Amino acid sequence: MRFDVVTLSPDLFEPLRQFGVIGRALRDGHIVLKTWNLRDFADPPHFRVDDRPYGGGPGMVLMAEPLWRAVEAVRGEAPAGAPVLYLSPQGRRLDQALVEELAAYPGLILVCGRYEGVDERWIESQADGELSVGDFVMTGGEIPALLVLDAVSRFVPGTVGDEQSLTQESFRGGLLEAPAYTRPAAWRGREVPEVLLGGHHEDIAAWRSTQGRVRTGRRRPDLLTPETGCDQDPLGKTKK
Ligand code: 4H3
Repeated sequence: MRFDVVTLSPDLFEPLRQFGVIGRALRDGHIVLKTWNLRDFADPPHFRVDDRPYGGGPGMVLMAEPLWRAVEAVRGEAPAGAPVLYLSPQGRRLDQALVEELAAYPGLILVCGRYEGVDERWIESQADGELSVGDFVMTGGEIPALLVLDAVSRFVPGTVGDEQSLTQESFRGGLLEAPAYTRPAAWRGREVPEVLLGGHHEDIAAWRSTQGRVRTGRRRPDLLTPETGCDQDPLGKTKK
């Protein structure tokens, strides 16, 4: 899968190549990342990318034309069918279902705004969608873009080593995961739940399933829907 990112700060994306699971996937070629510096698409001699908002108000707005040129250039290289997504608090809220939807595309073109945002006419003319990573405002779309890249890349074959971790993790099936433990079995007066030490796989699976539902009910009751196989009283007889 290929990611093209239009940004005023391409440097912010370079550290990805060095670290962790995503760094490895980039080095191994499972995912490809190309950043495009918006300033390269502005006009000399000043290479301005922003201007004051019509109607007044604080801050600056990214001009439509450099964005347009950048995306035209990206389209010449990005895979056919890759959507142009503008990161914005006004966009569709990202969740695990949307992450997996996005992972089905051959590529994503992520456009990062700055300052007060971008000229609305650019959004109308070139963006296929607006994407929000949560209900908060950031100074730029770069960190949201990094977040999308990370979450989506996990579903590209080869990125995450153990395929099981994709199917058993939190949110798969719409529920939170059971708590995890590792050695030692007793630590500062706290013990690992007995069932996990026994090696009885059916009991362990049942315990994890119950814990997942208990946790979801306590922490994220909003996730309990008919689709997740739970009604609004998931705890039933099971109290922790
Ligand atoms: C995305 C972008 C929050 C999100 C963002 C989010 C800066 C959008 C600028 C940039 C506009 C002003 N903040 N929740 N900020 O995904 O281009 O908002």
